[in-house]
Amino acid sequence: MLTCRICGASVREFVDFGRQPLSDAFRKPDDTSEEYFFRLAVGACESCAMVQLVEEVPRDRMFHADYPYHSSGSALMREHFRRTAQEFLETELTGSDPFIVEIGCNDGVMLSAVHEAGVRHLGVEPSAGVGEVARGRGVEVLTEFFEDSTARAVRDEHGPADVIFSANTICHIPYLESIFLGVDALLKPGGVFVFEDPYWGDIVERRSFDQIYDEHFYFFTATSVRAAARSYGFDLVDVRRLGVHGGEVRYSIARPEARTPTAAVAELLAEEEARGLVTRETLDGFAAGVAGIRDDLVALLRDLKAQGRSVVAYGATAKSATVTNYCGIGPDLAAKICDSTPAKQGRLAPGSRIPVVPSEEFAEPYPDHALLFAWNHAEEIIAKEPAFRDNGGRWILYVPEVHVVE
Ligand code: DWN
Ligand code: SAH
Repeated sequence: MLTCRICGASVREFVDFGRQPLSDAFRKPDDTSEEYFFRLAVGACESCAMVQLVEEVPRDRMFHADYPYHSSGSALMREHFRRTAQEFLETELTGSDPFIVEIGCNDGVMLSAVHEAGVRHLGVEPSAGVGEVARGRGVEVLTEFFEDSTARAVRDEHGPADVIFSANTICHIPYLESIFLGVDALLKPGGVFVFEDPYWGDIVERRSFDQIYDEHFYFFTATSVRAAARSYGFDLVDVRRLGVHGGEVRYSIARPEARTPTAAVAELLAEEEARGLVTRETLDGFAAGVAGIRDDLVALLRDLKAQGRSVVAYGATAKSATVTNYCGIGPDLAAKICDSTPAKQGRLAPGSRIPVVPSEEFAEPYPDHALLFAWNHAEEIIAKEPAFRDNGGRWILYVPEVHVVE
């Protein structure tokens, strides 16, 4: 029986993507070592409603010195995190000598603005390479995994925090109890723990199955986050829906005696109940929808190939590992993936072995079609590549259904 990582009750599996590689393990072309695979499948807890992977990948295999994702690679995300920092500076960090800790600060995309404001901060970031980039921007970084023991060490050295923030990281951490124990040790009595992650409600609506890969262990809802927070002695006191990364929710967690939940919490809880986000019908419908997208996408790519049309992909996202390996898309159906991240260029995408090339090579020559793996950055990327369309090129998207942008 599968059991819930949060509450120990039984978990019902509803979608299985089969054997999958690590989504951010871009390989050197001459690397002959055996690639690591695991079974990527998702279930929902029948008691606390937490949606979760059924197999956990050891954390050091995913997050290490060569972790290739740099958060600052998108203008949209740079702006989003600059605003986030500004908001904290104006609301939560106004007392004397305030202190903010970020779990998973990556290249300092958020904390660099806090540093510039001269406010005390610390990023806890296990991936040494991206952490070094953050340090280069003046950000204080501790190269460790955040967990109970790390949080205590941080408190002993720096004192308690007014804010603990985390973006696109808490959903990466199976050991949530240790995170909450750490938050309890580190957070001031009236402080707030704020985190934002892809929202299960948006994943269901957009059928964005590519949000499911090794690093994304949990798929949160207000319902499941509140249940988890309460079981660890906290409460969910605010929620806010965000438009980034295909739809996220920012959750604010505090000690029950410290803050009163806003109306937004009750509203989102009621909406989730009405939508039935974890009912059998919804979950089985999601799985069926995903299989439909796979069939349609493969049929389109095969058809284009038969017509002699050229297809390349754009954005070597972690998400794309699930798309290519679940659908069986290799260099025969998408010749290369164009991406602006130096750490991914010259490498082969995990599993599919599609070569990753600098974005500049998109124009050498422009293909007939471009499969947009970074669909969450569609506006930014399509605006950046006007000549592709002017040359008759067409973008292919696959969520919420396979379509060619005319
Ligand atoms: O949760 C996570 C999110 C925050 O970031 C991590 N587990 C891993 C990563 O996921 P991802 O790789 O799916 O994230 P993105 O932001 O969708 O990746 C975009 C990719 O596209 C990057 O490799 C950069 C590239 N890109 C590009 O080549 N040109 C992006 C933009 C905006 C561009 O103009
Ligand atoms: N916050 C950034 C980075 C997201 S990528 C953004 O929103 O763009 C996820 C990050 O979480 C990686 O940089 C990874 O190294 C980090 N991470 C994974 N487990 C962690 C842990 N236990 N503590 C702190 N960071 C962690």
